[in-house]
Amino acid sequence: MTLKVAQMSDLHYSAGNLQESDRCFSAAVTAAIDSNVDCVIITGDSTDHALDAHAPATRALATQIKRLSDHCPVLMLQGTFSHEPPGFLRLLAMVGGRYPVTVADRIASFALTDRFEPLKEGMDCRLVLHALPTLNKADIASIVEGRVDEAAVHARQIIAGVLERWGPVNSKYRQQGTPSMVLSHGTVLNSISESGVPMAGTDHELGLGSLFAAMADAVALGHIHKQQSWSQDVHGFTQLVAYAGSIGRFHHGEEGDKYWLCWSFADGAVRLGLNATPSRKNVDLIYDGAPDLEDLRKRVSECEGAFVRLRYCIDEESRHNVDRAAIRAILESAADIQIEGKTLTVQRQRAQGISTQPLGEKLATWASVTETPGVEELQHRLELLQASSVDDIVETVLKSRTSTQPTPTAISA
Ligand SMILES: [Mn+2]
Repeated sequence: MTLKVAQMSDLHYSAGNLQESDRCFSAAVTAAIDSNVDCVIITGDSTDHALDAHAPATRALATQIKRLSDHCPVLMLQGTFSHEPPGFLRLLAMVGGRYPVTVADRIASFALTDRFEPLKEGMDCRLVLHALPTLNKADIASIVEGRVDEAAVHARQIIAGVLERWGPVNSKYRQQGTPSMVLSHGTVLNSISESGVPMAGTDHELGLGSLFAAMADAVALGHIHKQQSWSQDVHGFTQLVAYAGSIGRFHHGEEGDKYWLCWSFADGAVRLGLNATPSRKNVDLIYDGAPDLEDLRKRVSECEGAFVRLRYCIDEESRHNVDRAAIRAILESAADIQIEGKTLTVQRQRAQGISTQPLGEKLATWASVTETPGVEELQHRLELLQASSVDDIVETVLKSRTSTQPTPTAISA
């Protein structure tokens, strides 16, 4: 029989995200219930920051958790502390419905029965889960008696050690036909962020090698907002590691669709199903110079209902040419318009007023700013270019070469 586990992650409920979080999460909750999943795991960052108990976002989140827990057991993993303050999940767990909401805020192992229970030796269950929530680096520093700045290194060692110890447990359950999962919230080295940036660096706590070493069928991750996955077949079965990605699109520049994941376990094999959420549409418009209103009018249908970010880069003197009100009027069917203008003030301050001068004076201003010598000769040549045709200039120069007049010397800038 197939066991289905829904994974949702990085919900980031807050006043500002409420529409996006709730549209996407409630759609995912409905779809997961319709798919008749056996349990749900939420891999961290259910909130964007500390929320008041009476905030509309707290109520909206609690409402959806209640819907899920009326359908099946729910396990919530502690996310990043700055997003999801310690203790918040314990409060949220109180909304549990027909099934309990279990919180994983410590390193711990669970067994799925008709609920998530602490795993005990020899326990019979449908699925084994090991939770590796966000670790408090101050705790780690105190354990290892090291300094806080060494905690990142120790965290990586501790995590690798913990994952390795889960290996024999998972292998034993695998022999009995029981699948296993690891849940974590953190950064996998060289994973890709939602804006397409590889997460390189030494302070990332998770390595694919140590995740696979846990010998679990599946590793369900939260923290990185872009959905991505990896697989390995070296132990005679397929192991999958995946980030669900954030439930919605919370920032401009986020690429690709947003999903909730459906993990299926049957006959010793794992499969991963991606289910897109109704995340908002983003459109990025970039203009080099003043925004082109004609072009904007052509793109109105593309921007309808979308979150539009319009960026332009303009000289200080032309700044008044940007009509923000006109832009907003043209894009009135967009869900939101964010106008980001960059004014090139640095160059202008160094050559203030240059655009209002005649060309010869501009040249002099430029020469003085850039400390270019021989400006009078350059101005003379500029006058020649402005007054005469190229042929006439060449003729004059050639004539002067044959005469006794000294020729203009080359200017070395
Ligand atoms: Mn997050």
